[in-house]
Amino acid sequence: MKQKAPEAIAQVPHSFCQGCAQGIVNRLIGEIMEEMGAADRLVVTTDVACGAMNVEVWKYDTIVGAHGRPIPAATGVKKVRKDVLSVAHLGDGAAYNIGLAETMHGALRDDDVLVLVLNNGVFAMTGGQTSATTLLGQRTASSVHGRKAEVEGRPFHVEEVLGKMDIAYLARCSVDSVPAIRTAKKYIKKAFEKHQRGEGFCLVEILTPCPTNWGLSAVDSMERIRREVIPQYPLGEFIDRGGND
Ligand SMILES: Cc1ncc(C[n+]2csc(CCOP(=O)(O)OP(=O)(O)O)c2C)c(N)n1
Ligand code: SF4
Ligand SMILES: [Mg+2]
Repeated sequence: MKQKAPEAIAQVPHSFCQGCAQGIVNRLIGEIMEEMGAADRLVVTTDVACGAMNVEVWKYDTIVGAHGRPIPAATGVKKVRKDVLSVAHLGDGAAYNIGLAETMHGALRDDDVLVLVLNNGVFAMTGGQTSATTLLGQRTASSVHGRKAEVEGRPFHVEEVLGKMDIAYLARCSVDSVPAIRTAKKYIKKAFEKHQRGEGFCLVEILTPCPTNWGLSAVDSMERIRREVIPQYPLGEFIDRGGND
């Protein structure tokens, strides 16, 4: 049965590549907003990377932050408008490369913001260069023989860095299959509910494919997430402060 798309996602032509998962994440956010009756209270601050193309489809109030700075921008939104839900929506490059200091300080202050990191393991928007989460051995536009720890450094794991901090929520999910998408929705919704209650810094990392820069088909990209990415980036909830859901 074909389900109706969330009202807040405009059914218009968009600029995403075939097989991109930005649309899956949009669908989950849209469904959650409808379930919470909160679509008109959502402000999304996205990054200048691939996520910025969402301005064509999101009917939410939207800000495009400077590269790597959606987290402090979204925190500022929440500080002056307590009545809204304020989401920072950004990629792995934004959250863990150029914006790592902002991610760290947001977590150290336990800022009242919900962070969604779409981790596709590359700088997709700029042509698929190595990012913080590119796997060792993975070929990218800037590591053509495969990432080497001694050249590009080791991959970044958010749970190793934020996993012992006093923050409200930290989880990683994936969109590689229907069961995975259901779990992703559960984690993202829990983070939204915590954010609505003002519990503090919430970060959900979502493993997403980038068929274009991975040089794979849409189907093979999902298979790669299962075969190569998840074994290195385990799924689950790392912090659930208070444990209330
Ligand atoms: C200050 C600054 N540095 C670099 C860039 C170029 N730039 C734009 S997006 C991007 C990386 C995007 O990677 P990621 O955050 O992982 O998002 P994705 O495109 O993969 O979704 C870079 C380096 C920029 N726009 N501004
Ligand atoms: S380059 Fe990758 S992340 Fe960007 S729209 Fe295309 S598939 Fe999606
Ligand atoms: Mg990326």
